[in-house]
Amino acid sequence: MRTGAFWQENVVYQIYPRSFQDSNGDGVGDLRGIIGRLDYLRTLGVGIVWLSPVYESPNDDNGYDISDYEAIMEQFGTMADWEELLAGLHVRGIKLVMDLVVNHSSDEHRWFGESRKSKDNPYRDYYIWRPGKPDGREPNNWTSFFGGSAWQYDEATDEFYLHLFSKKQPDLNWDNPKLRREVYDMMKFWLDKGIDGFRMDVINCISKADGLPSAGEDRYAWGGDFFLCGPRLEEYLKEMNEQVLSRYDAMTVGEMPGVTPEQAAAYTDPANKEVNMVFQFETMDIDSGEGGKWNVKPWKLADLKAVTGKWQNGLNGRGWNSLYLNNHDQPRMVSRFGNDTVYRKESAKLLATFLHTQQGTPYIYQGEEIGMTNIRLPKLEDYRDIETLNFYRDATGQWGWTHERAMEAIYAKGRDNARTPMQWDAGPQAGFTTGRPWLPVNPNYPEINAEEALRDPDSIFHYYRTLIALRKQHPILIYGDYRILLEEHEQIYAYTRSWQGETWLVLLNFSDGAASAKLPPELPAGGELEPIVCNYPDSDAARREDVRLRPYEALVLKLA
Ligand code: TEU
Repeated sequence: MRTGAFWQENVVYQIYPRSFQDSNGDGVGDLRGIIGRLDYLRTLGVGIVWLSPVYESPNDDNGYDISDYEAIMEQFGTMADWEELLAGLHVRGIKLVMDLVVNHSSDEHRWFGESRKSKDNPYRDYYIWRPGKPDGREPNNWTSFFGGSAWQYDEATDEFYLHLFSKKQPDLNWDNPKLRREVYDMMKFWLDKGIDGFRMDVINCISKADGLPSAGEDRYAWGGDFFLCGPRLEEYLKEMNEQVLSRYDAMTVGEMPGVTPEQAAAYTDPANKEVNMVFQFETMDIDSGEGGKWNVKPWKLADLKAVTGKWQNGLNGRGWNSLYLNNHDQPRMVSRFGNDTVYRKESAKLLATFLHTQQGTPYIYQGEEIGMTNIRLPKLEDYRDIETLNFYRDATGQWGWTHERAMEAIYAKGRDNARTPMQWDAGPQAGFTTGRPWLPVNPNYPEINAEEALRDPDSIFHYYRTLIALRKQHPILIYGDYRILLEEHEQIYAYTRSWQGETWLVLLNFSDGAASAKLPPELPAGGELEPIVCNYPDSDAARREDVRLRPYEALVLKLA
């Protein structure tokens, strides 16, 4: 649905502050480090920055466990630094979207400190407490996203509290209007400071099914049916919109594990006044076998075409898509969906072309624009991510996996793949820090770094600049209808975008071999195919009778 809003007509750049740029040599990225890199973002051409959490946190989950929603974590800097960052972005015409993490807080938040004191404490019902079963078992059999039970026993009041993530991330009780009021007041605190919106962390988990029923009879089981897109989710989103967001020119993107296109069409329909767009996970699941992401399976182009088509067609004219293959929770896309060896540059540009020629808002995750890759850290002890460490414990423990099998899964899907420090130059620690980085820098930084990318006119970085500029110049890329071609082709992903009588053709060879095809007859007849952009220096313009693409060749053509 075209609204002409800034969040439709700009590209978003996600900064994971811990790994972006350190300014004081403590090995952890910080706000002043980001301030020093604002011209890099302006050069890239992005219009919005999504800043992952910078609030006070014990960092059990790297800031997604917040102990004070209205204070800046000391290691990241001060509120004055944050104000300077906001001003620095705005003066460059870049908007700032903050992370809203309100499905849960940290267990070190003062609310939780009060809540756990007694059953009649005024803050008790800010969280979800239940007595255990008579046999001492947890109130239900749900597992956490991070493994193990989703319940933690607290001796002081002889009850369990719910935590869908780590036990240091107790779930907030959204059924409590007082809690909701606290959240809305906090949102206004940041909006009144001048931010331009929120990315809403697992926002579709905030409404749990009445009675918190167990999932089947097993001792532990995934309870997603009882807390993903729950019964009062839309009620709460509408209330949040009415109470807060509708009073500001603010963008919202809701992270929604398990959301379907049908649900997302409703949540992002402007008439429903809920959220502007969502992050869906179906694309992220095409290389997950039975039992979830750690059971890695080779992904198929047919599945990518099917999922992308579901979302492009499912939201067209109704809602709005977020377009991403990378973020701080996902492995690096050039390693996962491209080719991070022989064809790293070509495949990184191909994936960028795929993301920036669909209908929706493209999201660039820090380092994606220079083709940063996954990493194989030498030892398990080198890993930091709680999800990874819990997985290794469960896999090599109760699941009986070998160390090698567990490590291969971590190399493929671990979140630390995305969290190695941003590679700025070929100097010590890739210019990220003068100290010891909190997570090792990828050893390929001498070849893969921003300084080299800025210097090389044929770099992935400059290709992203071209794509971002193209979207600004041509609304067909933002709003045009998507229509797949050559659906059965096993190497080529082809689709058209049509808008106000114009048609563009996107041809993507997702393979490391040459690929050819005949353009289907349903293409508009006549006229030449005018090359718009290609990831090879010499775009060998396709001819109607046959298309020949080089390995990982991306070609966008205008049907004149
Ligand atoms: O992620 C929610 C979420 O679904 C993740 O658990 C993700 O699916 C998984 O890690 C993929 O491997 C959000 C944040 O993006 C994540 O960083 C936090 O750990 C999580 O919520 C809890 O706040």
